Amino acid sequence: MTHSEPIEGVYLSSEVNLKERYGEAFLSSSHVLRLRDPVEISDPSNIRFALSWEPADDAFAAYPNIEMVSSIGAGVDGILKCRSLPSDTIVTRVRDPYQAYAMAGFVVWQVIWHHRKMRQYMLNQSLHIWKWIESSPVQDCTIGILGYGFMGRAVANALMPLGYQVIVACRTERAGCGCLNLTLESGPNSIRNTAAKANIIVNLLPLTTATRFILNAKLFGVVPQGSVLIQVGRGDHLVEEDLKAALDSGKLSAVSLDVFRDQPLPSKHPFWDDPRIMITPHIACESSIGTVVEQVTVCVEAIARSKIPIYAISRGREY
Ligand code: OXD
Repeated sequence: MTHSEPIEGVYLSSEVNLKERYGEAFLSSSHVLRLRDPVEISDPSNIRFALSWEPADDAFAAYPNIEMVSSIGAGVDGILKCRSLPSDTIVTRVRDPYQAYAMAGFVVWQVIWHHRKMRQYMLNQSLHIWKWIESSPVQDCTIGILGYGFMGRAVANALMPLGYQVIVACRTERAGCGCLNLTLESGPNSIRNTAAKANIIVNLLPLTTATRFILNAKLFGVVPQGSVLIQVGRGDHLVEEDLKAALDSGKLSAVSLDVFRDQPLPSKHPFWDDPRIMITPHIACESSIGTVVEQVTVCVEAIARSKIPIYAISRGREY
């Protein structure tokens, strides 16, 4: 592969029309890559790259020479679960600072919504009731963030200046920033220890074999009575039946769900009518087209030089 010959790539998604979304941008700004839809490809053995989001299970089977697959988002779980993905294919993800800021904004809004009892104020407005509702002082409200990756850091950095106590569960030991209101919990019990102290729990973990169904009855059992869950990770982090039980017992007082096991959430799903649950349709944040094109191009240039791209994930770690 040389720079004069573009690398041949394919769009692989069962959910998003990737050509419609990214086609123009790749055409006008990336000369190292030529991307096509599967129907436009006459010789699949020429394909060395895939741009992907939620590919079908057999999506990679037709392309024996794919060296790298790039996710259009921060998550790669939808690609890694694909059974036709060869075990040695490089997988990359996007690290978009503006996506992280958008996630931070979404979580800050949700935290304030729950902490300052906004739902009750909305109800009161509909009844023309003028009433002050008590909420704890900001410094007494602890936000537990599960996950200290790109998104987790952006969220912690946005919450700290607002005065919240922030505890973050990280897999590996990290040096703190010296900030008064940030505590880092690391090690095998970090998720449990963080949840046990949090009035509001924010799930930002990557979905991996180890974290699948991590939001379960055991974890809800240790949270302070009446805690709130903000679920912006992946639907498969959550055991839905355990969530219902935790809400019924009062362990959790409210939940915000942006991601679901089945998306779109089926219209008959009981979550829709539960007033304790706020539902948004996976809109917390998304990567920008410009960043996807820029970072994918960097990755393609790296594999053209037989280098590992900086946006590559660890297949062993699953993120
Ligand atoms: C992502 C997402 O992974 O939007 O980027 O869920």
